[in-house]
Amino acid sequence: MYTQALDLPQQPEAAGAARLKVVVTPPSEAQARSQARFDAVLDADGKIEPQDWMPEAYRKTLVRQISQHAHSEIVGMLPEGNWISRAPSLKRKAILLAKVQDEAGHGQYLYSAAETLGASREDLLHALHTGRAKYSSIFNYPTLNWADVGVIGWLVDGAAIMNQIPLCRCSYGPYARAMIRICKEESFHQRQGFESLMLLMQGTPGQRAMVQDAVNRWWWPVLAMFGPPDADSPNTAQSTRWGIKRISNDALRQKFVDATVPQAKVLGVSVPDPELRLDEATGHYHYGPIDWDDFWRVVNGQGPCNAERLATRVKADADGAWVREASLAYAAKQAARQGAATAQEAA
Ligand code: FAQ
Repeated sequence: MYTQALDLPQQPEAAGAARLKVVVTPPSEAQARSQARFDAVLDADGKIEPQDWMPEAYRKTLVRQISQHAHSEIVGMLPEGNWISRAPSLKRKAILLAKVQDEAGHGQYLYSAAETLGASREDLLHALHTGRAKYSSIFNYPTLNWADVGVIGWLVDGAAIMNQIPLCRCSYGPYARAMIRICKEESFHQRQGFESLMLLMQGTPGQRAMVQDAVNRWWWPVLAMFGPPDADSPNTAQSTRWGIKRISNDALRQKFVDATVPQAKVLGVSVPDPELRLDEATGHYHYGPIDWDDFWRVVNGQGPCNAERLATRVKADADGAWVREASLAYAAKQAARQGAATAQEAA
């Protein structure tokens, strides 16, 4: 699949096949100079811009990550979108509408950033709709009660911020700049989630139980959201060298646990991990093992809501086809009119 098109492993030699010598074409002088310039920008912690020369593998890695991120934003609208028509008050409905619209906006910025790398938005969406592209595992879990919406804000957006703040310093300019605005909005998302849970926790025993149930279901998938353990993360080393990734999956996960456990205490909910304890020596919380088999099942399409999420996206794309056609027809008409006017002026 296209997301795995990088770092292809060496093909194993067929039994008995003659050993073939690998012939590596030496880089031209111009290429070597471009590479040296690129390396110098990274070493100086500078920014690579769309017009700059960049290695093909750097470009592909960015398209992979930015498009997966964009897909996550628009698929991420669906679990909470389910609750817009069932929000318990006008205020909560207005907040939720604004949040879900923000996620659509994040998708737009990110697809635009991917386009600056020469990727076509249509191709990226096609890869999503045909199940070839990855998006965050977390959005394949169901939202069963109203507290799930608060918990998504608190925990999922909280995890997203933890992962995305370092991306504001990513070496690729358009991605870094998009992330600055996205992080500001994610911060509002996290706060509205926490505030909504605070209110529920001051309510009836039934409301408090609803919050605890939601925390119990989301805690572990949220920890897995940061990606596989560093030892099993094939992309980390190269992405770190390229200044795309600043903090590893495990380090971010730890930062998230350390920041979130005290918040759970303020809320009055327990974290569903019998092994959770503060390690006085390190100052970090120790947490129990994550079910990585479950994570990979979900990433590979077998999560509770994968099929439903994809079907909803495909339907939305088909239902919106007429809008895209109308916009293109309008743009063509405007361009033709503009062309005719320019020709008349010139005559
Ligand atoms: N789900 O070697 P690594 C949000 C894949 S936005 C699915 O560690 P990398 C906002 C990974 O792609 C949430 N797949 O890879 C919101 C790779 O596959 P590939 C999304 C995952 O790239 C809130 C393979 O595993 N955020 O929540 C996951 O160095 C509420 C090996 O992994 C971003 O996308 C996963 N959780 O690190 C919206 C942030 N984790 O491509 C609505 C930008 C890993 O080799 C409501 N992305 N994989 O086939 C990143 O920071 C990185 O791409 C990581 C993965 C950290 C996600």
